[in-house]
Amino acid sequence: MSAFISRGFAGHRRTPAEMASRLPPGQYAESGFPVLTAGPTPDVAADTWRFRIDGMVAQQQEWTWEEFAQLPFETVPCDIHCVTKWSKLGTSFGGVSLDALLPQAEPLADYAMVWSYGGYTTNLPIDDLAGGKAWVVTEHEGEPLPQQHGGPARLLVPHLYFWKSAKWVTGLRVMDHNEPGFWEMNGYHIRGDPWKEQRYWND
Ligand SMILES: Nc1nc2c(c(=O)[nH]1)N[C@H]1C(S)=C(S)[C@@H](COP(=O)(O)O)O[C@H]1N2
Ligand SMILES: [Mo]
Repeated sequence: MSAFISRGFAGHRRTPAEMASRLPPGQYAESGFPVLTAGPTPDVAADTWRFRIDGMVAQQQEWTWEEFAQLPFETVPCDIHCVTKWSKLGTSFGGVSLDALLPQAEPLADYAMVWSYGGYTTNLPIDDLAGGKAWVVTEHEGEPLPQQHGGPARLLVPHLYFWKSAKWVTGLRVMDHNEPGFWEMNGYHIRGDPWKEQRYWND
């Protein structure tokens, strides 16, 4: 086996070309993990944390931390892209897929408003939450999710700009229309696909 192949096989080292191909337009690779929070950081204890799915659903659902811990846990290797232009390549989170949560509630409409402790909101079509694209995560790189990054639990939607990944997440309301959340009311794009550079209202 050549050195080139064995290095690729090890899977840990990536060539500059591979990394560059994973950077959406206008982004740069950041090796740290910046903290971006509008307003104060909520203090949410795991034993009072709840996650609820309500609105236009057949069965409203709510999970406690203990109940959540019984659900199938996945490790999610991913790249994340902030609209302020940093991307973090090759990181990972751990948590529960929305595919394990949404079917229990049986959504009856196509949009969702996600909300957080502290009042932050962000909107997504159900299509961007289902199908192995979104998780409620409680770990980052194998450790409990730090509070400043949304611990005890945050949404993770790595295929959209990172403002959609609501920190301190506590619920999701299913709605029959697409309504802007916090940043979407303040100039950010309604969907936020980094590969289409959907940063602001007119993009
Ligand atoms: N509840 C809440 N979630 C939030 C935010 C916030 O201010 N409050 N900021 C968003 C934005 S703009 C970004 S870029 C990411 C930043 O996550 P980080 O601080 O873990 O890097 O969280 C998103 N989720
Ligand atoms: Mo952001």
